[in-house]
Amino acid sequence: MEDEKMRRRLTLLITLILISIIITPYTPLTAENIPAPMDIVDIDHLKPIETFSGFLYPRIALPAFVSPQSSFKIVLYTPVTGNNVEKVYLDYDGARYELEIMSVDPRGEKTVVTVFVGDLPEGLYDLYVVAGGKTYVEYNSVSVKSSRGYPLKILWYSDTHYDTRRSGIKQRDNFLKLIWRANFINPDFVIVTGDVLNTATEENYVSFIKDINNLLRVPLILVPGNHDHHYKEDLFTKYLAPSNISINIGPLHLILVDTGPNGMNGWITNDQVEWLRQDLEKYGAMETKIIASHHPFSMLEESDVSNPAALEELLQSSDIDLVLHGHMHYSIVEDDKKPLRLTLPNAYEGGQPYTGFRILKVTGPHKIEWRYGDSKDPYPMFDLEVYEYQIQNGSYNGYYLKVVNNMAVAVEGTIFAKIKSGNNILTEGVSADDLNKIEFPTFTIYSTDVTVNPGETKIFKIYGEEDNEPPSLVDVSISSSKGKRITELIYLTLEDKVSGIERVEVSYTLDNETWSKATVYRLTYNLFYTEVKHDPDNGFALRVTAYDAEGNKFVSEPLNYSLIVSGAGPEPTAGGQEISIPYPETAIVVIVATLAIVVYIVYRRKLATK
Ligand SMILES: [Ca+2]
Repeated sequence: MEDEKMRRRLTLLITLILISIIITPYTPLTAENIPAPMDIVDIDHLKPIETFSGFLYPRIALPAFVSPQSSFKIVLYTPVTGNNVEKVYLDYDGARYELEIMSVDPRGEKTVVTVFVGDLPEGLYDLYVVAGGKTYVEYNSVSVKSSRGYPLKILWYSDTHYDTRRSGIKQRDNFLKLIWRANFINPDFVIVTGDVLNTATEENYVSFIKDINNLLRVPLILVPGNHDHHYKEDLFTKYLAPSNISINIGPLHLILVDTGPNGMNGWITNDQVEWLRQDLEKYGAMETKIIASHHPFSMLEESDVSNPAALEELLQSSDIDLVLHGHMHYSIVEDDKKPLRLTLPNAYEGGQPYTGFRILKVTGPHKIEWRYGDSKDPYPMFDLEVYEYQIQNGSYNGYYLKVVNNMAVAVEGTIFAKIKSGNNILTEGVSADDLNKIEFPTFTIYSTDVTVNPGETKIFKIYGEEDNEPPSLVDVSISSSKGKRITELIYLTLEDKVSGIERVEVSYTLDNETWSKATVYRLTYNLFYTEVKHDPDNGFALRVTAYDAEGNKFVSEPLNYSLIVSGAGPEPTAGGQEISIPYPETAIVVIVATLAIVVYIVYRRKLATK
């Protein structure tokens, strides 16, 4: 009897469901009825630690890759932000878009906020959350793109060793060029396989965030290397991104593995291998899989805490398509192994067989192009020079780009100008009719894809007014480093209204007679660095010369520092002071050599007394 009742109820229920399906009209996608997508990152695997921004995800070095008319999840560190989330918005150089909050879900130390992205212009946005009356921001952390399908373009650098200390000033100069190259190549994202910063202090991390936010226009994904680890705490996660995490970017599943602080070999724990096993199961349906770590898996140390054999077994039985490594500062191609493994040289001078980068193109399920033309070697870094002279934050009137391609292959890139609104634009190197245009409240973005063939140098200009004015010197900041002689550390800030600063030259005099040229490093679009050494009882004077990208020249009056100079002085003579960089590596070599000598002397004495 009860059974009969149940059967009738069930039949009625099924009939009702069928009828409701048939009579339900087509409803457009809104925040209320959008299907729940697969989370972009595995939220359960995010380590709840106190971060600089209050965000656990997305981060400046692990952004959310979203499309208009979809939702994504933000994870906050609750002890800092609380769960009283009032407002979420995206910001693009002052253009602000509020996102609809669909839910706020407190989960212990994590607060998961689901938000809906409406019809937003494509771009890389800063994410703001207002919670408990306070505003939290994570820069460059939401990438909006209308299509996330194939082909995906990935720009891969390794071992950038960014540093803002005096000892690493060359690296920061080089880093700006890495950013210009990345902006032009315009990949879906840039990945750096570790040693991103050079044993950084918290100050260096803050400077790194500032530089990325001000200079880089494409999403950034980072894997920590041994130099990114800190003896005190996990500064990489605090400032940049979680590690031991995976992310979905369209059809691509990218797994980021932290192989630890061990400089020589790195390690992989059983817990990490178990996590990888679960991750590959959970995201088995993803069409293309790449795994990245700093230390090559073949180098990992076997120990109580490290189990590379278990990792190797898992790798070989997996459907991972490509493995990316750094650390070695030379190129290794293991295309006889399954899966294919590539190790990239460092991204500044001294890589082997040369300093290089790679452009990876994911063209279909399990299909990744990784070669440089017909060669298995990486793209030669310095054979592709990209110079972008004006900061592109929507408050200037010009975009001047120079691309020098000495590589064996053509390079495809994007010109991308954010020009202050209110002007008709003029162009060179590209036709104004060929430019795509996106209007924001205070600026307009003009962009188009271009190709620069082997052996070609191309100059592209997009500007709102003619540039007849030279750059100006905005600020000179000097601090002294005292030794036998005094070294003056000199930071120069310049500005140019339209085309941007092409180069800066500094000459100096110690005796009011001879002028010499100083070596100048470029740190950002408008910040330059140089050094002058002098005796403690003598002063010095400087003269700054700057050219904008249109060739307008600025020459400063002599800047007198306890040395009175009148007039501009004669042209500088050749030579002058080369900046000698006190590399930590040099110090280590000196210490080791000294120790060796001491040991040798002690040994000799012992022999003599015997
Ligand atoms: Ca100018």
